[in-house]
Amino acid sequence: SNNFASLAEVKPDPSPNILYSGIFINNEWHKSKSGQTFPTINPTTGQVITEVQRGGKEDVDKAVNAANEAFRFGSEWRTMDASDRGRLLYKLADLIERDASYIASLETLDNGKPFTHSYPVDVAGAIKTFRYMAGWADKDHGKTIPIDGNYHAYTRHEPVGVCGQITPWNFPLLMAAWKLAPALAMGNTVILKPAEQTPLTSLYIAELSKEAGFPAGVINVVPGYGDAGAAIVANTNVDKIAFTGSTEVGKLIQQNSGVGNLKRVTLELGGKSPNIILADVDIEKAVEAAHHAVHFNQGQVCCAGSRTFIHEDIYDEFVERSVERARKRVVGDPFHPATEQGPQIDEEQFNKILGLIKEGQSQGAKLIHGGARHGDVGYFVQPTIFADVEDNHVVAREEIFGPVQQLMKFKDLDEIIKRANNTNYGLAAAIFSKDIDKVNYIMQGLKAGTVWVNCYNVFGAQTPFGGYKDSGYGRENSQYGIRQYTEVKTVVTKVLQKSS
Ligand code: TXE
Repeated sequence: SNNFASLAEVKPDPSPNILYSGIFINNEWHKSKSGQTFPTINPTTGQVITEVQRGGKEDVDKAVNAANEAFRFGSEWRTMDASDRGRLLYKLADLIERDASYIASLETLDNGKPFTHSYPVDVAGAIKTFRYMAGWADKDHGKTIPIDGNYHAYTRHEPVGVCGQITPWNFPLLMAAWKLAPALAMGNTVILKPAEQTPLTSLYIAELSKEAGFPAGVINVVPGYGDAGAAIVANTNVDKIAFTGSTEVGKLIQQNSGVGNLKRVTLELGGKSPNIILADVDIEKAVEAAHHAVHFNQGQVCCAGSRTFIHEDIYDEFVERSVERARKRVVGDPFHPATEQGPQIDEEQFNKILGLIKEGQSQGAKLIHGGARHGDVGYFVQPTIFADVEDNHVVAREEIFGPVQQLMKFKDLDEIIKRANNTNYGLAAAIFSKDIDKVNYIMQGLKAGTVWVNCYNVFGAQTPFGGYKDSGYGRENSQYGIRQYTEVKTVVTKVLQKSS
C-alpha cells in the first residue's frame, strides 16, 4: 500500500520502548492472579528485555469468561454488521501500518530475526493478512438448497464461538495475524496465548485492537507458558483451538481438546520438507534458492527445506557451491542492514541444534561447513552444511529448526518420490527443474500441503497453508482458512407449496 514505507525509508530502533507487558482481558491491562511474572529475553545478548505478567489457569478462565460474554446472543459483537467487522479489521491493519517500523523493531528485539525480515516479511505480511480477511467478513455466505418436499432450505455460516489460539515464537506477529484475522472476520471471539519467548508484539497488537474499536472481550491476550496454553485447551467454554508449534504438543492438544467438550482443532506443526533439485537447473540459482529455503529465519521455519535432494549428475558441483554460499552468509546483529542471520530464539533451541549436529556427525553424515557456535554472546549458530546425508541419519529425520542444510543425492524420479515421502511430516516440498513433465510427475506423488516449483517459502494471504500427516491438519489463510472458523447451520422451513 502507499502508506507502507519501503525498507530503505525506515530506520529500525534497536531499543524500542516496551509499552505493554500485562494480560489483556476485556480491553484492559491486568496483572496475573498469581502475582508471577516471567522474563522475555533478547536472544542477541541473552539479557532480559522485561518482565511480563505470567498468565495461569485463573487468568485464562477470566479471559474465557470475557470472550464468552462478548459472544453472548445479542451482544454488541453479535449484532454488528459483518461489513463493520471488516472495517474494524481494516482499521487494525492501518494501525499496524502506522506503527510498522516500531513493531518490526520490537519483533527483532524479542525474536532476534533481522529487521530486514521483520519489517518486509512479518509486519507487511500481518497487514496483508488482516486486510485480506477484512474483505471476507461480509462475503462468506451460505447457500439456498433445493431440498425434496415442500420445504425451503438454506445454510448460514455462523462463527464457531470462543477460539483459543496458541502461537509459536518463530513468526510471533505473523502467526498471531494468521489466527486472529480469520477468527475475527467470521465473528468469533478470541483468547490468544503467544509463545513465552516472544510475547511483546502480540501484546502491542492487543492495545491496537482496542484503539481500532473492537468491543471489550472480543480479543484477549494472555501471555504465559505451556500451562496457560493447557488451561485454554482444558476450558470447556472454549469452542475451538488453533495451534502452531511442535508436533509433540500438537498431539497433546488434540487429545486434551476432546476431554471436556469436543473442541474443533486445527494444528500447524513441524516439518522435514524435501527440496528436490533435478539435473537441468541453473545451478547458481538453485543453490541460492536452496540456501535460503533452509536458512531463512535462522532455520526456524516449519516448512524449511531441510532435506535438499540433488540429482547425482550435479551433486558434486552443487555441494561445492553450497559451501561457497554459506561462507558468505552474514551472521550477526539483527538490527544491522547487512545481516542475513540473527541468533536462534533461546538457549534451549541453541543446545538442541548443536546436539543434533553432533549426532549427525557421529552417525557419519559429513560436516562440510560450520557446525558450531558463532561468536561468544547470544544464541548464534554458524550456517551449517552436511553432505552425504543418508535417509536414516537423525539430521535427515528430525526437525532441527536451525541453520543446518542436509545435502542428499538421488538418481531417478520414482526413487525421489518415495524418499521425499519417507517422513512422518508432510508440510511442504519443492521441485526445481525446467522439465514440466518431470515436475508434474513428482508434484502429484508428494504428500505435502504445499509444493513450490522453482521457488521456495512463497506465502500469500490468498493461498492455503497447512500439512499432511504429522504436520497437522486444517489450513490457514485463504478461503479454506476461514472455513475453520465457521459452523454451518442448515435451516429448513415448511412452505405451503413448492415452486421451482
Ligand atoms: O514448541 P512448543 P517449542 C518445533 C521446532 C522446535 C520444537 C520445540 O522443532 O524446535 O517445536 O519448540 C505452547 N498445551 N516448532 O518447545 O512447546 C507454548 O507455550 C498448550 C515448530 O517452543 O510446541 C507455545 O505458545 N500449549 C513450530 C506453543 O505451545 C502449550 C514453531 C509452541 O511451543 C503446551 C515452534 C501445552 N501442553 C516450534 N506446551 C512450527 N510449526 O512452526 C507448550 N505450549
